[in-house]
Amino acid sequence: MTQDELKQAVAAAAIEEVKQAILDGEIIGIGTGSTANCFIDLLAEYRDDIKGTVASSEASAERLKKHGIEVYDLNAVDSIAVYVDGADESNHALELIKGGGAALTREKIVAAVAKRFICIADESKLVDQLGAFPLPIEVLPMARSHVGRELVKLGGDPVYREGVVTDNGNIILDVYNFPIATPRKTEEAINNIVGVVTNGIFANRAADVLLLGTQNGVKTLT
Ligand code: ABF
Repeated sequence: MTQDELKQAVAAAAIEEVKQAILDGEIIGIGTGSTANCFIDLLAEYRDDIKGTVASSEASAERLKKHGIEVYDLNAVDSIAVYVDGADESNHALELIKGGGAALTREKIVAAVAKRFICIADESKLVDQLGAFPLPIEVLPMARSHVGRELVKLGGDPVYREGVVTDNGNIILDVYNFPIATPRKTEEAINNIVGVVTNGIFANRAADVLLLGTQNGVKTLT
């Protein structure tokens, strides 16, 4: 199977996981990225059944709307039953690195609200230790140099992601050479740097389920 076929397979498995919530009239949280896009496209089949969604990016919102699926502002909904999104890396505790697509802040907010977070990924994303993928940090533009210096003090090598402005009007620093041995602590330490909006470690709110596309079928990790 190609990587795209693995993404299709996990997206289809995620549809099975959310079917009941759709039929129960629940709101579904929708992630960002190519794996999430596969999920969105399969969700189109349920456009007449689904009450609505909350999207973690403008790009996903637009894709959902093109399929005729209702997209609500997060402040207009009371709860989100389940959130389905991809990741850049997951360890075996289902702690994640996210934000390669620059949507990490809205992703973290939707994940925080959702009762259940289902991560969908192909097997290349599963790692023993987070940090081979450069860690994305969303930063207020005026704090870019300050945050960069503080990240160097933490041992990383931050690089400004040229030409990228997030949906929230901020910039992204990607931290290279930064193995993450204690994800929760590192997540908190980076959150404490003034000027950081969000960092891409999802450890304090990890995924509840990882649907992993492998050559031997979709594996469910919890
Ligand atoms: C989002 O999309 C991210 O947080 C992550 O950066 C990315 C994964 O993209 P893909 O599914 O295209 O690999 O979920």
